[in-house]
Parts: sequence; structure tokens; C-alpha cells
Amino acid sequence: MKLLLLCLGLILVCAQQEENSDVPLRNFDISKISGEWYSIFVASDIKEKVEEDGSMRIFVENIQPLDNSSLYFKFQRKGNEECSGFSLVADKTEEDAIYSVIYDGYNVFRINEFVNSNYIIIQLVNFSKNRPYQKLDFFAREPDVSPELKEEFVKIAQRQGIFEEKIFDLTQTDRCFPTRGSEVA
Ligand SMILES: *[C@@H]1O[C@H](CO)[C@@H](O)[C@H](O)[C@H]1NC(C)=O
Ligand SMILES: CC(=O)N[C@H]1CO[C@H](CO)[C@@H](O)[C@@H]1O
Repeated sequence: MKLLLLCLGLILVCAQQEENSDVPLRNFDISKISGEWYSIFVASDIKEKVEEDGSMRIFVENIQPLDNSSLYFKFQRKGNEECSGFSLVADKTEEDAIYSVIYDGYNVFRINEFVNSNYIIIQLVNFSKNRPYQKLDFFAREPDVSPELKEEFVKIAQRQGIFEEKIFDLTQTDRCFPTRGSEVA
């Protein structure tokens, strides 16, 4: 576990130390996470994970901190043209802002504040032996963000080695809004 966290730490440090980075990523203040969020972008170094029908192409609805420091996430997923809601609980690790979750395998992720507390970038790493991969999610408090912010996100993804065809602007797609809030987890 320590080793996994160290690996994630190193990946993240590289992202943060890039010199020409105009928008540094910081640990997000978890006390501000509660409530509704919208998925703006998803990106991964394995495209199949995040393209249409990919297992990691999921749309956030809601995040709530739990009493035991775990985080409750409500998501929507679209498969075969149908939206379905589901929830996940992620447990806090020993490191600040780093959580682990079982979803399509064992994953560790870090929640970064992006510009201000209305935007977060979640960087997830799946340590599959055969094919480890990373994924970036950009969540906002509103359904869409400015073109400038989108450009910044694309730059951050590129710095992580994730390029154009693996970066998806979800504001251009169906994020299952009609079902928002209609299902109890
Ligand atoms: C925290 O509580 C949630 C909900 O009851 C549970 O699913 C999760 O496993 C708990 N986490 C830990 C680390 O005990
Ligand atoms: C989809 C995928 O590759 N998931 C993998 C994530 O990592 C775990 C090991 O930690 C694998 O068992 C999963 O297959």
C-alpha cells in the first residue's frame, strides 16, 4: 500500500513541478467537497476506458463526506444507450487527499483543487499488473466551464502524457442529466 501511494505521489509531483504550469494543482480541502458536481472532462492513457461505453466513463452527480472520513460518490453511467445510477464509497488513505476505491479493480486517486474550490481534478491510478493506467477527471460545480479553463485542463492532461484523442470533453455528450437525483442510492 505504501508503495502504491509513493508511485502515485511521484506521478503527481511531476505534474505539479512543471515549470511553465500556469495553474498549479493543490490538495483540495475536503471539507468543501459536499454536494453536486458535474463531469466536464475525462482523459486516460488507455482510450477504451473512457470512450463511449468505457467502464471508466462515468458522470459524477454528488459527493458526500462520511463520518468515518470515507467519501460517498453518486455517479451515472451510460451503456447501450441507457443511463444508470450507482454509488461508490472511497476510503481515505494515510496521505492527505488520497483515497482508494474498488471499481473495475483496485484504484488510488488524489483530489486536486484546480484554480479554486469550484473545480477539482481527480487523478486516478489503476495498478493492474498487466496494464496499469491513469485517468483524469475534471469536475465542476456548474455543467460547463469557460474555454480558457478547458484549455488549461488539456494542458495538464498533456503534461501527464495523455493526448488529444484520449481527452474527452463531456459537455458535448449526454451526461444523463434527466435521471439526475431520480434514483435513491
Ligand atoms: C465508512 O463508512 C461507509 C458507509 O457506511 C463504508 O462503506 C466504508 O467501508 C467505511 N470506511 C471505512 C474505512 O471503514
Ligand atoms: C480494468 C483494469 O485493468 N482493472 C485492473 C485494476 O487493477 C487491478 C489490480 O490492482 C486489476 O485486478 C484490475 O484488473
